[in-house]
Amino acid sequence: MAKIIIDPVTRIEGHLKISAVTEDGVVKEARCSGMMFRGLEVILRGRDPRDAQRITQRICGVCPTAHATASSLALDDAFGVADRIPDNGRVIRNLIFGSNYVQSHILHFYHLAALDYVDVAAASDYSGSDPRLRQVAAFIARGSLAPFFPRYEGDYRLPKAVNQAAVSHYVEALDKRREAQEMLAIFGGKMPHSMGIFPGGALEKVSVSKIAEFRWRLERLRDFIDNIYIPDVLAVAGAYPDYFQIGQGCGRYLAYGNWDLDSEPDLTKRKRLQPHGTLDGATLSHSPLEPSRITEDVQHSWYKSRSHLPPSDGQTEVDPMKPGAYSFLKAPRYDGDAYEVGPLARVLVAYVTGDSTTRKLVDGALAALRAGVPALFSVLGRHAARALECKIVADAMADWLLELRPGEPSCAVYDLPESGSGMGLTEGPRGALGHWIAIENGVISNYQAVVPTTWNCSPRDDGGQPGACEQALEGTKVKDAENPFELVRIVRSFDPCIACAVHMVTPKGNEIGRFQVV
Ligand code: NFE
Ligand code: MG
Repeated sequence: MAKIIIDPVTRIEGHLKISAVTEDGVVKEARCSGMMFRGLEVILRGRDPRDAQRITQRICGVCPTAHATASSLALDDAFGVADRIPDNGRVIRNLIFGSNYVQSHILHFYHLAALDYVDVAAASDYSGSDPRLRQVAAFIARGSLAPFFPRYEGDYRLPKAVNQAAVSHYVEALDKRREAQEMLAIFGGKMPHSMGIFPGGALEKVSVSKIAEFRWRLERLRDFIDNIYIPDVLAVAGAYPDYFQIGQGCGRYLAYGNWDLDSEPDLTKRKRLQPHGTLDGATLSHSPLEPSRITEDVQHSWYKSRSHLPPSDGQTEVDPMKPGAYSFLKAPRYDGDAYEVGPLARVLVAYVTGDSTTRKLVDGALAALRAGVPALFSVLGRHAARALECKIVADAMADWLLELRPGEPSCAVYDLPESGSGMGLTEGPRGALGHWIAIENGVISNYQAVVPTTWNCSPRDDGGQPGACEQALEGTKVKDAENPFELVRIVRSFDPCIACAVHMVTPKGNEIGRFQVV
């Protein structure tokens, strides 16, 4: 028996610790620990409900738009305005959020995950004419090697020319992300923490010049996704085909659905580009989402509040010395089971429910890789799904843009209620995201968020069932315990954001200053 501890896992967002007990080099038991505590939800108590759109965005600088959307959907519901969102408002929400998705997926592949497969050292002796590679070679020559080194060594397989092209794309992707953020700001005002998505619709007016500004940037991004991002993911997949067999996980997938196409008030009936539901990977059987089946366990989390509560009644009381606990993440469960969320879950649910665009793209990618659907349940399946989804969303944005109507309203007018409750279900780039709000006496009485990485990187639940990422790590063969590249490749394929995942409530008179996590 040996123990591998990776703390923190770098090139993700937030502070994640991985512990893996191995026997003969195979992971027998894995634990994911969120090692950071935050206190976002409690700040909302007693406030004007409209503050939720602003404050919940501070859960994360990477996906604030996801939280703006989830909180606005919850507030639409609580304010009774969900069926009156003007088309302009609905479309602007999709465009702002879509810009964030595209940026986030490019960020994940190039700047967070690619260096697990792409050898940046291939650029060190570059003397050709690509200005980006010359920049990287000059950077390496200065001898200050972060963020590229240190790294786990021993498994860089791409030919030198492919490595060099990917390093050039790494630099180009920085520009593309900037352009995506600029695109977001056209209707969102700024990034991060945009003001554009708001209960009732969106706050920006539509104009022809804004549509043109958006379109120009979107076309450049679509070109990058089609001709650089997807081919690079396929190139990595071609060189590391064993990663179609590694990191499967719990084999159950959950999606809430995203991209509103109408203003049906019940989110489970609302028409959306990406459908909701659960999927059993073994049988490919799909079931529609029933939000009442969502609960959060805390037996192995540093909380002393009640376990197995639905989010609408969720509580969070911190207990950092709790015996048997090992994470600040709760353990969300659906029907008591662990589920994986994220691009793979969304793409699989769309695929099995017959979405023709998704089917065509997925079947095309699988044919190019000479792989079948089961190969998707893997490290490379997650990367491929993310890249294909990036294209699906970017292409849809080009159509949505043409639905905007200059001169027509973007936001409904409404009165604030004295009391009420609301649920906002959407999809962050990293997976299913829900916000639940209760309002009493005109102010927020309770607010709960259940976040994508809380699903994926959860600790064990009350029944001892590991979370999705823990299950993906267990059973993995580690070739070299000093360089456990298999494990970080699995973790990064989920694109974790622990900042989001540990958004939890701080109890009144909070104890953060006294925490000593051991
Ligand atoms: Ni902090 Fe987020 C997304 C949300 S993730 S990045 O996507 O919600 O756990
Ligand atoms: Mg929560």
